[in-house]
Amino acid sequence: MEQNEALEIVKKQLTDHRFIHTLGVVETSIRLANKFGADPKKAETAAIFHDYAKFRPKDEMRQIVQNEGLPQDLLLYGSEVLHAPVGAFLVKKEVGIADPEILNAIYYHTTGKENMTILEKVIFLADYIEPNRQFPGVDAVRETAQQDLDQACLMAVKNTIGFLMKQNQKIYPLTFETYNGLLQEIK
Ligand code: DGI
Ligand code: FE
Ligand code: FE
Ligand code: FE
Repeated sequence: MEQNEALEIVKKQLTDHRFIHTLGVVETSIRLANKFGADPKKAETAAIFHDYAKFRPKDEMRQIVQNEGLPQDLLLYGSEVLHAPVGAFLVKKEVGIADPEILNAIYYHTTGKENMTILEKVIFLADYIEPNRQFPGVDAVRETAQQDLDQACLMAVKNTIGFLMKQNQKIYPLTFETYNGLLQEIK
């Protein structure tokens, strides 16, 4: 699929703001893929579709989790954790993308996981540091991303855990596993 065709498909699923974010993730993930050794073409496709399900009704996302064999514990956490695994399912079903490396990068883009592939780390990090993002601490993560993919992912997940704790939001176990796994990989 051509980039233009893919972008047209995803634009229909997103708000203008989220589409601009997606373009930032595309640009950033291609750059990170080239730098750290992931396939830039796969990074591009995963980035284009990473937030495909972001605006699906929550009921539809819960139904998909229940009926399509996704982990049932997804239903016990904030609804934000749904759009990544549900997105991977819908991108396969509705768009026809079948590459498991791309689908996994979409699946894990919000929480991460233990022992992520380089492509998964690239999408996880690009989602956090793309140029339109303005979280507290994001500039330090951008700096670190110029040298060290694992350290930058660790900073991103630490910031996310801190943010969720301040808001009294539940933290999905994979998010903690990302943190623990990166510490293990780094030492
Ligand atoms: O979809 P984006 O906004 O581009 O970014 P994202 O897919 O990383 O989603 C970010 C949102 O997900 C943000 O509101 C924090 C939330 N989130 C990330 N990890 C967890 C989480 N929410 C809960 N409840 N638990 C998590 O572990
Ligand atoms: Fe997302
Ligand atoms: Fe993220
Ligand atoms: Fe995103």
